[in-house]
Amino acid sequence: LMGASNESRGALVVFEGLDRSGKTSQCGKLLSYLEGMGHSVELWRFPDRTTSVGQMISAYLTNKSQLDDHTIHLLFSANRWEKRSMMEAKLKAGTTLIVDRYSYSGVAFSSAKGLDFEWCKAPENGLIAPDLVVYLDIPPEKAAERGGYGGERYEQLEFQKKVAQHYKLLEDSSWKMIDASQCIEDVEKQVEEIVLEHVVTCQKGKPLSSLWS
Ligand code: T5A
Ligand code: NA
Repeated sequence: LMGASNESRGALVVFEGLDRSGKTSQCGKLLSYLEGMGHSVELWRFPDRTTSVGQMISAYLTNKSQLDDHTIHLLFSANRWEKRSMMEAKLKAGTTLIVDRYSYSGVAFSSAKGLDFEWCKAPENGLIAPDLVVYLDIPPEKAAERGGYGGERYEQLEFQKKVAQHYKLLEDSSWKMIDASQCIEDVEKQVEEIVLEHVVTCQKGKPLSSLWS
């Protein structure tokens, strides 16, 4: 895709998991940790609700608009594509990106609604592949107890159980499963260890690759 290179670069670290698994909490802690070690690092999230596509997604998630299931799926994907070139530029400039949800959310949530799994994967084809996917693994019942679901469209226990099943179909060698029912500090320690390893590998010039490799 982007050619073999031995150039030092930033790492693409993605967090995935059910709603309330603790992704946003852990992303924030990891950002402070890596900054504290002097790394160049940024925190991104999908959906990025600040763009015009992101505003359509946000309206849908908060039940202010209705959209066909295929349409919203493609909007989530477009929201990643509109950030792709910036993502590549940042990584090549040596900045590590911590990304709160990515293509795996896109496929797991839409296919859990009943859309064809391969159809869901197709528009993600060609996006940058993460160096590491931290999957915060938690029983759906336990996640539902946390801070109460806020009432967004997908925050329902039965649906989250289906999402969990579809996530597991996406697991590959870039994934690291972490038991997210542990306390915040224990999860944090495990995340730091595994992420540091990957940051160092990317600094040594691991080439970028693309989904779905
Ligand atoms: N979606 C997303 C798609 O359908 N397709 C896509 O392509 C994408 C990208 C919005 C929705 O969009 C869907 C998935 C989602 O349904 P969002 O904006 O990321 O996605 O969702 P949010 O509501 O912002 O966040 P989540 O619900 O996913 O929660 P987090 O980030 O996993 O959890 P967090 O850190 O906010 O923590 C939740 C609560 O638990 C506590 C926290 O303090 C907080 O109160 N907590 C813990 N408590 C005990 N022990 C721990 N270890 C804890 N960790 C956190
Ligand atoms: Na979140």
